Amino acid sequence: MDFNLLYQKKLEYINEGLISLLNHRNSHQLVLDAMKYSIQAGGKRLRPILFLSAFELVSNPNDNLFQKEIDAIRPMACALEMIHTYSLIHDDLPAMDNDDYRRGKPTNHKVFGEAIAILAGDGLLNLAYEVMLEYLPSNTNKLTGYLKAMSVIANSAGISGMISGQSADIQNQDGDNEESDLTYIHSHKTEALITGALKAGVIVRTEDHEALKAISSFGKRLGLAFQITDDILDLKGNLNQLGKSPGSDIKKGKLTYPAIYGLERSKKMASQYIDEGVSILQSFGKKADFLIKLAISILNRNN
Ligand code: GRG
Repeated sequence: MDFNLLYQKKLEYINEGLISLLNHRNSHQLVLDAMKYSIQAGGKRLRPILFLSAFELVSNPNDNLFQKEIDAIRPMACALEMIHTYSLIHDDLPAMDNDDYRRGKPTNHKVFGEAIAILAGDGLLNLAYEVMLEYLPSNTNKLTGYLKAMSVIANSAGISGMISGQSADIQNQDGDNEESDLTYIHSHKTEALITGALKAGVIVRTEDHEALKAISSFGKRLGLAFQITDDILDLKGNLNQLGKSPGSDIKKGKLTYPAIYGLERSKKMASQYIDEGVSILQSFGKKADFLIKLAISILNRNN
């Protein structure tokens, strides 16, 4: 199947999962509406798709039970999207980036006010762990892998990963542009959850060290290339395509790749990371086709 069609199919599968997980919650309507607003505003669903694709890499898609296995881990894929969406809601708050648009719509706090936006983020972060725990595998052989995957996700989203990246980003605004700070910020803020999603997709199925090593190295490169293209889009993109206001990094004095290395060198770095990532995946043979195409598509993304 054509890559774009396959990506769209996976995205719709995640969206269905998210809608059903958010429905029928016994919650206060206002905070639930705010959570649904940001989840349903769009988004590429990159992290859940990476998670499922990494799982496919170490599975046998021709097995009769394969779809059932995918269905069993869909809540974990959706949990990754909930964590990511919470981080965007909080990142957009006046106390952080103070942004007006996200995913082509007014940001959560613009619609619901700051207090409810904070709670909507908290609600999504908590719901991520609720749904993962609600769908624990009943087969005890699968339990260890599932819990290890949860641990990888918690680690990459928490103070060993994304939260520390955000903290460093805030500390560095309008500061001296140090290359080492840039590396720290982006490897934690963006790359950690991307690599976490990929690693979780592998470890939920197998503890194979080689596979885990390969997917981690791939994730590192994909995550950094993704961040470089994000920085470039912030310079060159427009609100319609991006779904958020461009130019905000410069306004806020943020450390970005183009600010440190210049545009051309940044583009080269992104493409080198993707080349390296693609060659790491070759060891998985044909099963890596989708992830390889996804990695290459990152270089040409416009949102
Ligand atoms: C608030 C703890 C906390 C963390 C926030 C995610 C994040 C950390 C900040 C967002 C700011 C930003 C532009 C980060 C760079 C890369 C990034 C994560 C972009 C947004 O992710 P996409 O492009 O968004 O996958 P969609 O909307 O497609 O899901």
